[in-house]
Amino acid sequence: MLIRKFLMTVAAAAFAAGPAAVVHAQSWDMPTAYAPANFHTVNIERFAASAKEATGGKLSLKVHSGASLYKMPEIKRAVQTGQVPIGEVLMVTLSNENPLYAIDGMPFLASSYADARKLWAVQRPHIERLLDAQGLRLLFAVPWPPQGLMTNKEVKSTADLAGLNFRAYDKQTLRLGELFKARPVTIQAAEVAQALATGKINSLISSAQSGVDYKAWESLKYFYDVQAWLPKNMVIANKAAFDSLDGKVQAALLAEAKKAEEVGWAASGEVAEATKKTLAANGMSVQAPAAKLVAELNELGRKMVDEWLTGAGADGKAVVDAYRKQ
Ligand code: PCA
Repeated sequence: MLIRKFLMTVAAAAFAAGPAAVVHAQSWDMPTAYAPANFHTVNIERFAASAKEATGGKLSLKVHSGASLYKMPEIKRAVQTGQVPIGEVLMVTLSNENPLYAIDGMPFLASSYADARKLWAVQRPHIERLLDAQGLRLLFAVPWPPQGLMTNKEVKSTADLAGLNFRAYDKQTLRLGELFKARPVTIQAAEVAQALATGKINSLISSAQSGVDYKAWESLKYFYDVQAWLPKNMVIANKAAFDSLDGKVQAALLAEAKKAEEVGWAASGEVAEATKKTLAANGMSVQAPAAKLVAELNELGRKMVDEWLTGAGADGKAVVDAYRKQ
């Protein structure tokens, strides 16, 4: 609490000082929610280091990973209200604000990196517009590796998921859990390892990278490589804080953000493979899903996309149409 108050004061003073006064070096606190060794965090640390270098030390970003400063669901608001100038958020968790945030959480709509890129190209201008209207600026977005199904028992069809305690991370995975007839419960990434250890959950859908972060092998036996979707993390800045930066610093930060997006997408693809091997090396059975399971999951995916389209209005339909036309 104390540290937050202090940060708010520092941030408020920096914004209030206005452009003329901001010749001094600025240090921005940057909350993120994922583990220090997670590739998103590594990419963000690299972004911070290169931003400092590119701005000649005029802007330093101090990364607070692992939800140590703010919990993931609090980060967007903290940036929006200027409590911190910058932070990282899991985009699909904002679907209660606007369905367009959730399109990369739709099962099997875009489940390869190539398709995820196409989807992001059509989704991006909408996300930028939504954030801009709230005084926020999108800096970059990077996908998690394809989402796989992790369970404590063998799963050959969705019927095998009925009754499992299924961990959800957003409205969409909660819905999927309902469709599985499982018992879905929302748990933040920072708390999943404990929920697994205490037996509160015994199944989840996430990336192999997160499986490694959670040490999933300590309680779960199977990783089914269903490659259902690639949800993105985005890095956002408070517009007033950004505008208070010197023009050259702004340009350097945007250039580094662009690089971080490219490097992050490549890193995601690399860890997708590497982390599956880590799961297997620690004793999990990493498998391709059975044909029946794939067919049933695709069917549920179509159902969820239809439900999403119903709530997503003309903008949502335009994004899906533009994506499918590519
Ligand atoms: N990991 C995050 C979201 C998607 C992913 O792969 C999580 O488990 O919360």
